[in-house]
Amino acid sequence: MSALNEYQTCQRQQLYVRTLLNGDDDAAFQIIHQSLLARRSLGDVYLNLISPALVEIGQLWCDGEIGVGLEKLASHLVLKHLERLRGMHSSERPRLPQRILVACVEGELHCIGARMVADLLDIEGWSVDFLGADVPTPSLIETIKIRRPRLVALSVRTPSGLAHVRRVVGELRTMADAPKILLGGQAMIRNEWPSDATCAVARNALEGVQLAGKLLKAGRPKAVLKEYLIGLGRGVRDLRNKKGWTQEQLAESARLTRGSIVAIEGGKQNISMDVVLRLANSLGTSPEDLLSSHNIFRS
Ligand code: B12
Repeated sequence: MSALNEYQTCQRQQLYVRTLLNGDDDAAFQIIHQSLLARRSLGDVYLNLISPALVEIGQLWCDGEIGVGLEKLASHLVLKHLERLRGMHSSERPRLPQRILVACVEGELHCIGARMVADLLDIEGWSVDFLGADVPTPSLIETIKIRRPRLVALSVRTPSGLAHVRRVVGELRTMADAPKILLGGQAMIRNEWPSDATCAVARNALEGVQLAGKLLKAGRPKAVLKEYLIGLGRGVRDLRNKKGWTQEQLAESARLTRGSIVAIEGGKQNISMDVVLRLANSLGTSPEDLLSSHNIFRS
């Protein structure tokens, strides 16, 4: 970065801190907007504008210059800005089927870093479940078992969260078809946590997105037609039963024959995308959900 750029970045940060502490939502968002207009990427804005501004606010709190109230006001406005940025950048393109679950461990109220990671992953096209701050360990494990993400990303800002992360990771490793694990947040960075092909520690949100891609690519099973047809059949049958429909009723709604429904539910018929869409529309779901890895890889 040139000296001029560095100076401008520093000025923007100062201004962002000031507008946040003044509770001036629109003026603060304008600073982010200007950075984007100056061709800064969203990741760059997260890492080099918003994050250092929050560190400075933490320092002001530490020095007794502001109280927790202003710290909360600033973090609330930042979360609002992230939401606006997510709306501006999220696209309608189809989601990648592998789900990623992002959460802060039990007791961890600092959720802005986790929100940034979740948003960057969402913008990359992953299917993301974001659970937010302070997720009690038993509920986290239960949710992972229900949602079956292929990757669990945990945020640990304060050292007291380390015991919780150890417990969650220990439990995940006992699961059949265990998800990959991505860890981040200052407490993780300072801790010498061993990384391997199933678990990695990211120093920042952008590195987290890269590592998520690597972890998921390595573990990605080869798509097999037979498995997809069986999975699709299960999904169709389950949703039909939930609706209380007979096979005839579904056939009528999707403009198919009852024989086709029997074959599809049995995983015996290779069907066109047109039929997938008709089934999804009739069953009130999306084609992505019908073909999701949850249906395909569940036991
Ligand atoms: C905002 C804030 C709060 C807010 C949080 C609001 C919210 N919704 O998040 C509130 C007011 C609730 C709060 C509360 C507290 N806070 Co506080 N807080 C902060 C502050 C100012 C900013 C934190 C922040 O959002 N940073 C910006 C984010 C983007 O950075 P980040 O978390 O590091 O995340 C980056 C990476 O680590 C990474 N990342 C993060 N998670 C993950 C996860 C994955 C999977 C990946 C891949 C990457 C990743 O991505 C991000 C971008 O690169 C910091 C100051 C600081 N120096 O950080 C203090 C700070 C963290 N708080 C601190 C303290 C002491 C507290 C309190 C105990 C007391 C208090 N101030 O009220 C409580 C208790 C909280 C608890 N039990 O968790 C201390 C922590 C000291 C320590 N031991 O670590 C700090 C450092 C302040 C200080 N200077 O002393 N806080």
